[in-house]
Amino acid sequence: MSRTSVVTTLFLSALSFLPHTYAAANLVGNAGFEGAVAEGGMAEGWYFFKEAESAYTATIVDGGRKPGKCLKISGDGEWAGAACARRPRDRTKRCMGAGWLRVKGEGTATVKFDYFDAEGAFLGSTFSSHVRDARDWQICIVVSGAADYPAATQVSVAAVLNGSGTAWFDDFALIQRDPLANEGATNLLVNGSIEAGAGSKPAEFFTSTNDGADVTMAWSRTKPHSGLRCLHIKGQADYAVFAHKNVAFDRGKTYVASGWARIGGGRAALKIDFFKDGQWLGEGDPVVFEGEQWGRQELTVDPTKYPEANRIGVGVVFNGDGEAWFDDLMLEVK
Ligand SMILES: [Ca+2]
Repeated sequence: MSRTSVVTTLFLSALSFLPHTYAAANLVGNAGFEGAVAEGGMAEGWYFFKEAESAYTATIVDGGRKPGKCLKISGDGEWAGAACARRPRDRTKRCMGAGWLRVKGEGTATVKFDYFDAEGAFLGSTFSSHVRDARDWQICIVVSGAADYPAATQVSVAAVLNGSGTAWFDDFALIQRDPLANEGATNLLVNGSIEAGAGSKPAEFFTSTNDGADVTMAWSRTKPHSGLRCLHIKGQADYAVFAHKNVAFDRGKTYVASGWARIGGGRAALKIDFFKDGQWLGEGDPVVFEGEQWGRQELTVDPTKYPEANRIGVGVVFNGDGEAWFDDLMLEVK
């Protein structure tokens, strides 16, 4: 069995514990950089790009995530990267791109999607988390939502180095599979499905706790509500918060937040935070999750709570001793 097919099999078996069986082939060719190297030194099937005038190089080197080769991008400038061949975008399906990376120096490394229209024109990109100073290989995942570049008919996944340094990349995947789920066009939260991120951290979320809290808050692959991953809080805390980046708030509209959780001790709730420009004003009344099985809660945002608010954030909060899992957070205008 070739290394490429081993990688593909690992991705398929990673999906096989899901309640539904997805036929999900890896659409990236030469995904582990074990194939031929083209003239100029780039892996066959991959395209090297960089900021004009910058001093970056991209080479295929020994020292992959598993014994074998990987992609190395190194140099000084604003950005450089390498993209796989474009693939047709099936807009009825959830689209996930993944790669493994490590990085050193001042710069950050990430994985992105590039979008193209039917004529092949470049429309833009969406990014996963930007990873800095990672000595060990870690996975980096980007998800394409229904609202991202609706005119796109083709997509490619790319390795990116921003700024100065050296990054290594290996074992890419581009998978389109059912269902579209919470990357739906109406969800104002980017990565509400918790599928995108890097290492142990979901993208677009940040954490806060009381002083003295003894908790871990991380991405989890343990029985997610949807897809492959969810949020997990475990330990003891007066409060531990996983909050999504705040979004613009129009007081004339009705916003409904919702989410799923399962509880193994302690108390877990869904809440709204109110902001005026960059400043936190306070929080609304939370709604508490119940039960060891996945259960949904929702709350309607009260616009009279903080009349000067122009941004709101959705978060989940854990209090007490135990653990809780969260998934599929949504914020919609009704
Ligand atoms: Ca999920």
